This record gives sequence, C-alpha cells and structure tokens, in this order.
Amino acid sequence: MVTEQGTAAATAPAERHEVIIIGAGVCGIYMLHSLLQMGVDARVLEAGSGPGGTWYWNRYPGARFDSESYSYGYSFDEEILQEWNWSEHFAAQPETLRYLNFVVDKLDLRACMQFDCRVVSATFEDSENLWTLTLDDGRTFACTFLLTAIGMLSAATPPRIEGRERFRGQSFHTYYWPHEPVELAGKRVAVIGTGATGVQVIAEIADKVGVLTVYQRRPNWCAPLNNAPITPEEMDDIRARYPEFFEQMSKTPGSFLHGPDYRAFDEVSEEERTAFWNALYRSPGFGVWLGNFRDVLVEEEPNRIYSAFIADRIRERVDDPEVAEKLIPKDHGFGTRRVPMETRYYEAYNRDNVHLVDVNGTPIECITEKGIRTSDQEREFDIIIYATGFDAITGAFDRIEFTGLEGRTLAEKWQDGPITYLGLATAGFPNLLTLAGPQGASVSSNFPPNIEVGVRWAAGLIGYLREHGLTRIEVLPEAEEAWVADIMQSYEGALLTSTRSWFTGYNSNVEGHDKLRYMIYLGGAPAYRERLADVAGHDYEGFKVS
Ligand code: NA7
Repeated sequence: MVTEQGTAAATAPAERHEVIIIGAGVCGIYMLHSLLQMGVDARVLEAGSGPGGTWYWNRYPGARFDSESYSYGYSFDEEILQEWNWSEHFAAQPETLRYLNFVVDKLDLRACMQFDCRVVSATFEDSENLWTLTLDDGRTFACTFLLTAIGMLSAATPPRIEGRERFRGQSFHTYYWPHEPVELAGKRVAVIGTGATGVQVIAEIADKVGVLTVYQRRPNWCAPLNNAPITPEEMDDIRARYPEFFEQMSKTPGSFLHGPDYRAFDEVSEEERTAFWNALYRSPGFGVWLGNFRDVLVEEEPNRIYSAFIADRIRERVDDPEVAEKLIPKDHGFGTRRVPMETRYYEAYNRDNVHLVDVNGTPIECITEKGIRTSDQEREFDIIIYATGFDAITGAFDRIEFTGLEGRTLAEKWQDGPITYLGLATAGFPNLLTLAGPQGASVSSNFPPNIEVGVRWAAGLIGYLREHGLTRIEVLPEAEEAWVADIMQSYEGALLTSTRSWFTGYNSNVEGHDKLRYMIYLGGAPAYRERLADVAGHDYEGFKVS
C-alpha cells in the first residue's frame, strides 16, 4: 500500500500550465501580469520565499539603485506610477523590495506565483511539444511555453579560496546576506571584492564596524552617486513628468536618464571641458559615466585624459597617497568596466579602523578557522563578507539543466559563450524564451525599461501564436548565426572588450570563464527595440512556427 502510494506520488502527473515563467523578479512579475491580462494560463515558479528577485536576495548594507528610482520602476501602469512614492533619488534595497511587493499585490499576481520552488531541470519532450520541469524537491511541472526570467546577476560566485568552510565566524556572499540582522558593531570584518557591491558595502559599514579590512584585487573607477531624499513636492513633480522621463530614456543608448553629450571631447576648450567634467562629478547618478562627450568611452586618448581627471579626484579624497594610488585602476580606462557608484567610499579609507590589503602584493593563501591568511600574515575576523560577484548573465542558465532537441543541453551549446537569436531564444530549444537573457539589450542597459521591451515582445509573440492556432516556435539556425555575427562585430574595437569583467564574460571563480564571451548587445537600446519590432512586424521572421 505504502509502496503503491509512493510510486503514485513519484509518477504523479506534473502540474500543467500553458506558460511557466521561472523567476519572480522585475521581469517575471511583468511577464506574468502581461500573460494573465491576455487570459493565458500562466504561473511563476520562484526559488525565493517571496517576489523581488535581485531585490529579494541582495540585502547587504548599502544595496541600492544606481539608476534614478523613477527610471527603474515600471512604466506600464499609470496607477502604479501615480500611487507609488520614492523616498530617495536612488532608493535602497528595502524600499525597492517593498515597491515590487506593492506591484505584485496591486496587480493581484501572488496567487499565480509559487515560492520556494527551485527549478533544477527543464526537458523538452519533442513528441508532446511540452517542457517538463523538475524542482529540487522532486515536484514536477509541465508547460507548452517556458519563459526564463532568472536574472543576469543571480548566480553568486564565492571565491575559489581554500579553507572557506573552516572559518568559525560568520561568512556570507553579499547575495545571500542573512535575512536576520547581522550585528556589526565592534566586529572585525573583512570584505573581499571591490566591485559595485563591495564598494556599496564598504562605504556603508566603515563607520559601523570595529575594524574593516578590505581585500582588493583590482580597483575599479568609482564615482559619487550624489544621492538625496525626494521631498513630497519633488515627488509630485516627478509624477507629473513621467512621460517626459520615459521619452528621454527611450532616446538614450542605455535607457538611462543619462545619454552622451554628442560633442567630441576636443571640440571644447580645456577649461570648458574641465568645468563640464567637474559638473558631471557633482551630478547625481550615471551622468559621470554615460553623460560624457561621445568619444570618451570609445576612443583611447579621450578615455585616458578623462581617467586622469577621475584619478585626481580620487587623490583629492584619499588622505594617504599610497592608499590613493592603490585605489586608482591602472589596467583599464574609466567606464570600460561597470562603474561602481559610491557615497563616501574613498573617504572610508581615511578612517583609522579601515585597512586596504592589495592582494596583488600579498596574495590570499587561504581562509583559516580564525580569519584570512595572506602571504605575509594571518588576520583574525568575526565576519568575512564575500563581495566577489556573479557567474553573470549565463550562470543562472547553467544552474538549471535545460535539455532541448535530441537530448542536447544548453550548457553544452553555450559552453564557449551564449548563442541566441535576439537574446530571446536559442535554436534547438523550441518554445523557450530567454527573457532578459544574454545578447539582449536589457543586460547592457538600465534593466527594467528593456525588460519591459522584451516582455511586451514575448507577450506579443504568444498572442500571435494563439491567434493563429500555433503551439510551437523554433529559432532558425541561420537567424541565430546572423545575430551572433552581428553581436561579435559590435565588439570589434570597443574599449570594453579589452577589459576583463562580467560584461565580457570573465569570472576567475568559474572554471573556463577566462576568455572573452559575447554576452551583451552593444548596439544600443533604440536599435534593439527597432529590431524586435521589425521581427514581430514580419511575422516573427527568423523563427519557424507550427
Ligand atoms: P563584480 O563587479 O564582479 O566584482 C567582484 C569583485 O570581487 C571584484 O573586485 C573582483 O576582483 C573581486 N574578486 C572576485 N574573486 C576574487 C578573489 N578570488 N580574490 C579577490 N578578489 C576577488 O561583482 P559585484 O557584485 O560587485 O557587482 C556585480 C553587478 O551587480 C554590478 O555590476 C551591478 O550591476 C550589480 P577583480 O576585479 O576580478 O580582480
């Protein structure tokens, strides 16, 4: 009897839906809403215990937007725009998580989301035209269309340093910062990593801990966020100006409020240029990166001169000249990697309780029971924070075993880097849409506006298929080849391709991720939108539908 029940449970038919979306972050929330509006039977499966994705997981101190809050929120629902109040120009994580929960409740989506569901495999049954999903607890689901909204920076990578499990204090990757409060006061804390995350954490906790030791491998070019609270009057003004903001964002290459100044840097006098750069440095948000002269991010000489300008700002802010030099990147120009935005980051190093360890001079040998041993000494800690980044863009795909036609896995296909059509689908994996996936525009821009673009396109496609009584869509290999060739061509000569970062597919903590991979679309969001519209307008050319 028991055996029979057990057998029955193991072979129980999978819960079946027309569409399953994996992930309840910014992308999954809007995708679900769009499909439900169309009357599609859709469900979200989410590994976390609530919605929010990135903003659910990243609870480390200092986690906040680098895009203006009102340029990050959804644009598609007037009531949400009118009802929600942002309290800061660059909101912190708790507020963003509240916002996403507000949206989920406002749109009544929770009933169609299942939490604590970690998908471990997804297999396409060709004869049945069906995806079968298995969770880590053995439950199964099935769907005709499988949509991934699994995030670009959701596969956290702790460092490959021997002995991590030995440490007796508290230690965590920033992505998995504990939900319960972490007592920092008086503690000896280590941070490994100085990317956008590390920089936020370091600046936030420097004056809250006993001693803070930062282990830096390569410095990044950081710039002031210049955040400020939003007064109720300002919020009224922002509300009234949403159409203007969205219009402005639709024209910039990265869908930010900041776009390039189309003058070349040598079109203005040195005096004017310096005044402009000083104004950018004092202005809020990404202007200092993306609002520059058109050639600063693409040509070596302007980039070198601008980098020197920023280096001088760092020297002004750090008291100890030796420390300042360690914090100035020497291996890449400003803006060719992700620019961490900071609030009093450099000033943190002027504090007596903050120490910088350059691991190039004294490499980390191992983690010990008590702390971190470098080649010159062992330092003892109560807490070790790993701000060591992500297996970006493709990592979340690699952590689910996707099996497509003829038993081929996605991990095999993408072994040397992603191969997609439009960043939204890949040949050999019918009915799989990789929303906000590699080689799309959302990965190279202000995520939400281009996530919205991809979601609307996917909803349009599913609507089209339903309208025509079709249930299957597959990428044509030649369309995919052409898309990848375009992406590769767009990398030629781009300054960022000569730097190692998650933009270019490098991660020293993941086996094999030590060479350039073509991860992102560099053609700018306006061109990407046009291309998607064009494909849809031509009956989804590049796909075979049946
Ligand atoms: P990043 O930008 O990939 O930064 C990771 C940092 O961790 C970076 O400074 C790395 O140094 C450092 N790192 C990684 N592994 C090690 C080891 N083994 N030893 C020492 N240092 C190490 O990730 P973030 O989380 O900061 O930011 C990711 C994105 O999230 C960000 O761009 C935002 O868009 C949001 P390296 O530079 O590789 O020498």
